[in-house]
Amino acid sequence: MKIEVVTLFPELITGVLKYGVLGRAAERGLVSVGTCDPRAYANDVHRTVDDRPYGGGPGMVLKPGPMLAAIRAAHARLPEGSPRIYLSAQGRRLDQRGVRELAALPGFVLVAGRYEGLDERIIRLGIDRELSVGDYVLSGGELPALTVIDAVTRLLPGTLGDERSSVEESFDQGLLDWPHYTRPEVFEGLSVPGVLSSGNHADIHRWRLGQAVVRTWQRRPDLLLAHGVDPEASRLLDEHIAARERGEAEEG
Ligand code: 4H3
Repeated sequence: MKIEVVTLFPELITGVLKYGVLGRAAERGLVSVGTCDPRAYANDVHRTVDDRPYGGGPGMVLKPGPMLAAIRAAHARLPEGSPRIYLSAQGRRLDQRGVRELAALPGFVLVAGRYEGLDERIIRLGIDRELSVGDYVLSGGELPALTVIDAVTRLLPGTLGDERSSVEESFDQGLLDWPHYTRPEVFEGLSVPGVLSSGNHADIHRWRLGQAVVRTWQRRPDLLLAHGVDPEASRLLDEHIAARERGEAEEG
């Protein structure tokens, strides 16, 4: 997977990529992340990349020339079929399905804006898709770009120590995660649920799936509607609802 990030602050990207799962994936050559600074393509002595907005108002807008040159240079380093993606609140909202689609590509360019954003002609001439990481506004596209890189990289084969860890995650089935526990068995009066120490893997799987589907139903019912529920999870949810109606349900 080859990724290029167009950014005025390349060190924001490279700094984060040294650590943890991302750092290891880069070291092992599973992903390569390059950066391209539009300032390198500015042609005046001040290396100007922004200018005042036509129509007036506060803030500055990124000029077409340097930004487009940087996007084209970054794109030229990537394999055929690598889209140019602009991170913005106007984009399609990213979800785990979108992450899987990106992980199947040979590569992509991520364009991080700053200030009031890009001159619209950069988007017309140099962007294939706009992508949003959520319905809120940030001061730059670098954190969304890193979010995309992190979510995609952990799906690449060989990235996670345990190959199952990304597939087995409940989110992959459209469910929120189940609760996790480690030692000690009792902490400040709170015990680890007994089933997790039972050694019965079928019971453990059922308990986790039940926790995941009940939590999703309680906290994010929209996910259940959008994704559907598999028959086993659906039965576990029905059992929980029936128990609740009998007054037997646990907290949560
Ligand atoms: C992405 C980018 C929110 C998101 C962003 C998101 C700064 C885009 C600048 C940058 C423009 C002005 N905010 N929700 N901000 O994914 O280039 O907004």
